[in-house]
Amino acid sequence: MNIAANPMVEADQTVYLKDYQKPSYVVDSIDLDIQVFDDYTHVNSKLVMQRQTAGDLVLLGRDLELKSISINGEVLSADAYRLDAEQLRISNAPDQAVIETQVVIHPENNTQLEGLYLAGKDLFVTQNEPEGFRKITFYPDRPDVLSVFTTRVEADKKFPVLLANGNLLEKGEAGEGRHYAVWQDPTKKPSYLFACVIGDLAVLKDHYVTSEGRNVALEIYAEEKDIPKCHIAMEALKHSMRWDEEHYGRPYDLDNYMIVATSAFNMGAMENKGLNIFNTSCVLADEEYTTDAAIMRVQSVIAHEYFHNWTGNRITCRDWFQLCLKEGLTVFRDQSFSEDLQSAAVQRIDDVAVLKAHQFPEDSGPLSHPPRPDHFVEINNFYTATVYEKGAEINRMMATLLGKEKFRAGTDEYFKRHDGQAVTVEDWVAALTAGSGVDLSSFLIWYNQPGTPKLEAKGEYDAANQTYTLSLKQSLKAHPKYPNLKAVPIPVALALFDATSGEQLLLSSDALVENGIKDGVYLFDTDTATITFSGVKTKPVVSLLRNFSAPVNLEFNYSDEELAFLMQYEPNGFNQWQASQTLLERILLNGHDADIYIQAIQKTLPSVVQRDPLLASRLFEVPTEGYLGSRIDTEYNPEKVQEQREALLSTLARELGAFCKETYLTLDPDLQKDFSQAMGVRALKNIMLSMMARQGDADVFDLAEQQYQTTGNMSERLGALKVLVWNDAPQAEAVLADFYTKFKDEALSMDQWFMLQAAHPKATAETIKALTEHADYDLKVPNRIRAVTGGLNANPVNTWSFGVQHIINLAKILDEKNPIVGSRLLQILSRWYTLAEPQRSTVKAELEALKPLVKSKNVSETLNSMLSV
Ligand code: B3K
Ligand code: ZN
Repeated sequence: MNIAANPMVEADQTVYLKDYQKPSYVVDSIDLDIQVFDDYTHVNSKLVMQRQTAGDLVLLGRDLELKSISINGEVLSADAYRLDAEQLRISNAPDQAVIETQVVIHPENNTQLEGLYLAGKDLFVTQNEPEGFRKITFYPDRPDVLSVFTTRVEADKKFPVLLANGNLLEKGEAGEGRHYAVWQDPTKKPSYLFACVIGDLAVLKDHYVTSEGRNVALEIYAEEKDIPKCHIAMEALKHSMRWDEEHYGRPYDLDNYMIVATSAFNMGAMENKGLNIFNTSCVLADEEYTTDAAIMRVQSVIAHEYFHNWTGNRITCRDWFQLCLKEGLTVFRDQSFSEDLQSAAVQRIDDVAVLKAHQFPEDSGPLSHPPRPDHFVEINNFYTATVYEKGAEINRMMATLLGKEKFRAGTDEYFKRHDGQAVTVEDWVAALTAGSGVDLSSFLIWYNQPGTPKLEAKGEYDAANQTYTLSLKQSLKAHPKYPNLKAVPIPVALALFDATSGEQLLLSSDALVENGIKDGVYLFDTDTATITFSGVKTKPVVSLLRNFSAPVNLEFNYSDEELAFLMQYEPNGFNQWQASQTLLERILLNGHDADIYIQAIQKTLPSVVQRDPLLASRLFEVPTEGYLGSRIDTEYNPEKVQEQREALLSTLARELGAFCKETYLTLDPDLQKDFSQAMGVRALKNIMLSMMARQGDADVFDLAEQQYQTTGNMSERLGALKVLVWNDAPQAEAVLADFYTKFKDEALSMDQWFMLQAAHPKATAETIKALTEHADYDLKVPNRIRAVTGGLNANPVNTWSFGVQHIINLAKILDEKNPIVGSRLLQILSRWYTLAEPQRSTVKAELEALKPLVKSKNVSETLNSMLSV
């Protein structure tokens, strides 16, 4: 049956937060026996269950061939239970029930990469969050059922590595060329954190001694040739372990911590207890093969998964509506960790750029939902920027408001109260409140309603009375499903500057106290408010929302000159960048003159290049076409945005040409004192090189070729390759071929090769076709699919023309093969309704035509929401 075509069926599949009920049985322990064969896998399980409330005993299971089931030693006949495609239900089961089942599954045919699956010739891995475990065995597969797992894994000896969570209890021969290992995880955990790995992998070993003196064996498993690329991840892991002890008082709790790398993975990584499974893209890091950005990402994802050990694993979610409890908090923690690794301002800039480019558009369109949604059809569709990134911002706001010490007191209280439990967002906010002594309950509003608040601010200077008055107003766009939108608490970090000297004004503490400003932060939690600063001798420049203190759309009546002033004088690097972005947006979308910006960047850039080259690279970045498009809600014309942006870039190249060349020729990444500085220099040099190419610099292709040939660093190599290929330089074909020859066995480098060509400004439908027909394109490897769609989507003119068909085709194929990825890719088209006609109707018709073909809940829920505008 086609669920998308039948709204009643879909309505039946909707799960509501308000319907949450405790499970009728708990599981004290589970013994699993997983025997892998080439063509099938046997899974035997024994669950020791106890009733806790009235109701049937329900075990969830999907795509399982049930061979036998017994309760307390008695085999059940088929009429003793009800079995459908999703669950096995036993009425009148005893209060103490030992359930034993035997099932057969087929990981070798599992293309969905969920449950247990073959992830390459010599590797079986699991992915169980959120609901994959039910594809391994019958189980109450929900996060509030916590149990002790003992796992026996058995396979042919061609798979020497047999891993599961916890401690290795025994291993040995199983006859007929097979062997086994038994693992036990002493900590109770939900089934989504179960993992096992069966394969032929090499290992990098190290160890770490915790603050409590526990000696933890650390192991990263990967293909033999990739082991040298695991050192950065290993260092990041040790660093994360220390960081969590120092910043949150959280030591690690098992004697081993294992990470396994695989290229067949739907997302970045997974925090399974003591046995993380990682996409190779988030664990392999090496300057020769992966970019600086990828190296930073590896460090942050390693930290993210490690931090989940406390925020997610030791304290987990009661139900999947609470996903942002663990994700929002863990993202906030990994962002804070990364701020210690590089220029903190740049980390904040990059995090906010992601928020604004992905979460803000998501929240203003048909896929908008609260960070804690109150209903879903397919939970996999809710691993979104809103849950992760907006969730992180809510935690950041509370942390900003509390300050370091009180926030720590709040998190200590959370760990003390809830260790070993499955809890809710309310529990988290209540613990923070109790620990800090500050009532944070109004922040629950942020979790419960959708949309990006608009913060309108007006500043007025009264010269006669020497006062400066700031009026604030907040509002939210009406949402059909959430009629009672309330004002949210918005921490507004602010500062006033002397417009002549650029110095920050020191305001009297009385004035600050009167206005309720503490540590430079005003908590704005009503619909409107007014703040008056007295003793302000000349008209000041105000900097608002410093360091992006709240995830809101700020509208302030800045003049272009004031923005230029902030670019130059605001000591907060984030706000310098924000000022330049706002000014650029005005030039690109509202037709403002570029001169003020050019003068400001000429004044600002030279000193920043010396002090913080990474920040300089961000300050010199022009918003992407995709981001600009997301700022347009009606009559969006991608060609027009592209033309405007191209024109501005040409002007900048012309006006700043000499500076660009000089900077390119004088900066040397090898002379920098640390990775962050060197990364900044490389980023800047690449920008300068592309500016020189735009200006038609006669030497540029030679310089690019030289950079390409002489470097051993992937960021430098790709920067040069991009300039040559995107400008159709005479050397373009040769360097592309050379890159292929050098890196054809390095999947992550080859992803970059695919992406760079898909993002060619003059790429056509034929370019994409050729790439997807290339021998190295593989629909079974999500990274490769994403490399091409990601490159394509870097150019919205292409996305919205021939790209639409490419993406819809992929959604069609993946709907069956890998619906999680299919649904995610389709979301690229979610802003179709903003397009100008006739494009809008064309894309809509193509999406409508997909509707009757879709089978998975994942793709149909996304498509239905997309079409509901
Ligand atoms: N918790 C996993 C995400 C699982 C996604 C399932 N579709 C990774 C993370 O956020 O750390
Ligand atoms: Zn996470």
